[in-house]
Amino acid sequence: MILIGQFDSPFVRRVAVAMRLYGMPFEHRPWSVFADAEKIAQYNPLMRAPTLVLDDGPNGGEVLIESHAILDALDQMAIQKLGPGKAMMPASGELRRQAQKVCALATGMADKAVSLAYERHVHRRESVHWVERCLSQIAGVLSELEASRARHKTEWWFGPSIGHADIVVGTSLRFLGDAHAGLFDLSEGWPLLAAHAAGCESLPAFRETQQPFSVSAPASA
Ligand SMILES: N[C@@H](CCC(=O)N[C@@H](CS)C(=O)NCC(=O)O)C(=O)O
Repeated sequence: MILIGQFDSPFVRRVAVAMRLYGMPFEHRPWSVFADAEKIAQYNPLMRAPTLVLDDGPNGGEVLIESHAILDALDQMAIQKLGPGKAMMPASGELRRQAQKVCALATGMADKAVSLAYERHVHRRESVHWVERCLSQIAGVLSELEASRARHKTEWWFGPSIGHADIVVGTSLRFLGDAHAGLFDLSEGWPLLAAHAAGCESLPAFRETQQPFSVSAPASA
């Protein structure tokens, strides 16, 4: 499989970490959504990352987009390869609903952090209202995730093994810290999330999928 996108993206990284943990090899094309937009457009007209090109086979060459949809497909492959119950998302019921919500909160927070980065680095003039709104949304999600982590006493969020919720919280927190250094001090306000982030970053799958944050977009309107 071919994974398109850079590891400074929390969305690309969550897919890369999951593929490593599932033992699914992939060719990485670290294309920038701005500098390499035309190359990405050959696979994905949205020119967004992550974009995953499946291997040859019954669905050979099929292109998947959106990290949650990509991970849903990888979960199905993991179940086929490793057996039932091996996906990094609870199969059904309350735990699945809760895990999906944690994933939605974390990806939503990452969306806001990306939006804030574009506001600061891509747009010529920041909208104070938009910046304040993003900051308030990010702070709100951090507090809700902190409270959720406090309710779950297990080693990882939903049990003894790492899952997609853990991974995306980890990649989103890392992005937030890298893209907006100094804005949110996790150890000060959200200590359980700080510990969670450190636990994730200590794993080889996270260490092997790192890239310093950069915005290579041309400044425009
Ligand atoms: N909801 C998407 C978000 C992906 C996303 O925002 N990717 C950014 C890079 S971090 C991107 O492609 N930005 C360029 C654009 O949106 O045009 C997902 O989960 O895959």
